[in-house]
Amino acid sequence: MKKLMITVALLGAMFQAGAQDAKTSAIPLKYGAQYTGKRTDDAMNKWRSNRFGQFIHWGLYAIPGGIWKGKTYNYAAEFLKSSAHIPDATWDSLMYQFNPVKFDAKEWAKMAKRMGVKYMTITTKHHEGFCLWPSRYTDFNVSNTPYKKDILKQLIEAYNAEGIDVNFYYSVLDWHHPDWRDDIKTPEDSVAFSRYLSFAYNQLKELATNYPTVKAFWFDGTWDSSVRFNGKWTYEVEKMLKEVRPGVIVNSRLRADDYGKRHKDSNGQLMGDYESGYERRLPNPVTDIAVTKWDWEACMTIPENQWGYHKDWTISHVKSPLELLEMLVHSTSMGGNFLLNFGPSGEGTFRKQELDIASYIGNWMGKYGNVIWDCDYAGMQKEDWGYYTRKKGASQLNMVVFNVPVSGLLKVNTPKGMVLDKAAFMDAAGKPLSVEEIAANQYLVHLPIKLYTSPQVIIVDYHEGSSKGSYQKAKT
Ligand code: JFZ
Repeated sequence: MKKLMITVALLGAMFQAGAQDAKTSAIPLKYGAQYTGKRTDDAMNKWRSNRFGQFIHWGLYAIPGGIWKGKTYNYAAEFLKSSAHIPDATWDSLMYQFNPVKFDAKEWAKMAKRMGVKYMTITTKHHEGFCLWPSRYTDFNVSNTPYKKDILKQLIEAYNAEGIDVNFYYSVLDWHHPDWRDDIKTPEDSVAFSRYLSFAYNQLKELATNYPTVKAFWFDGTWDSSVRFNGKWTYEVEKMLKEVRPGVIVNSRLRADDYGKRHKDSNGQLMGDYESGYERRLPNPVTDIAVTKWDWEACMTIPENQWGYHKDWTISHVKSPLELLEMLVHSTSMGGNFLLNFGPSGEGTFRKQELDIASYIGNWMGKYGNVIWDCDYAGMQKEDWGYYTRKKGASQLNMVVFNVPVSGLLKVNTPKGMVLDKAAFMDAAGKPLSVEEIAANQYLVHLPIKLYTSPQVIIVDYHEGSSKGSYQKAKT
């Protein structure tokens, strides 16, 4: 019976998508979704218009960089403590080596600005439990390292000065705190874990209070049953953050409902303000088009699976700037944000490959950023040559072409009532490309045949109406 109710609720949710009415929910929930559809307030509109962000994973794991006692561990560098079975005390004493003498928040912010990101998400505390800010709730924080200074404060000041929003990643999972539990097996576990939840709640309140320009919280480490079956706590954290910092944005990864359902509640409604389950993968532009109905963000590593600094990047494929740029455009074309990860070294520097990627993407964004920022899903059928984006309210369509066919002919299938007028390369607006109407709602844009070595941006003007249909003359 319950299964049936869930199915009915899911179907209801599909048909209701976007409607501001949660009354159709079949299962009463205290800690489920707080609203349906997309948030449309200024803070959320800004988050959405940002589109491109820089993720930074930085913590004690940057010091060993994936290598322990001469042995290289291929698993994610930020998991080294676990993969190399390093005892707590040994790992925690890395804090006495944390002294990133080359760290320059202003340099980081300038690099991010040149890359074209509009926001940056920093790991305030990863699974290891080490805090990049002087938290009053634990000594395991930056003020007790040789470096001493508050990293978050410097980053916020520097990035905000460049006009870049700063968001906080926070791992609820904590390998350092004695009261953390994966699972609640005994009454003692339950007592300890409730102390842990108060600790995390206090830390989050501290972050929201002490860094007033924080725009969003990116929760992680919430998959264990201890958190999953504490929907009430996840609900209260979201509520508290929004009270302390009105407008603040919270990802879906924080939340669980009354029944331990995560991301989406038992009625199929997204919890939190955006979906954050796309990790090192992107939605399929043909089959996953439903993602355009809610806000979402994908996060991506440059190597296969390294978020924190790993000294050896030869152990997996390192994505090229063009692969990453294509992922950014792909995300925008499906109405999502793209968060590209960087893992600075223990000294506080970015490796050369990261700098090269940042400058390649930055050069492209410098010319074509307007087809990314403030752009969204264009409502067009996916074509093999690349991706469409559209700026809100504009009667122009952006085509970002990654695969030029040898024929030079780009097919455009338009929805009924959309008539293409003209097309031109964005950086040669005065030189129109020929647009040929070949059938009802089908056009070809003609490109000069040559070797293209970077993604081409074409701006198409259109109007709503019906075409005179010159192709019909050929009918017999
Ligand atoms: C988590 C962390 O464990 C990892 O170190 C990194 O911080 C990353 C951003 O987040 O890893 C995850 C979390 C969720 C999924 C996969 C890896 N997931 O939902 O598929």
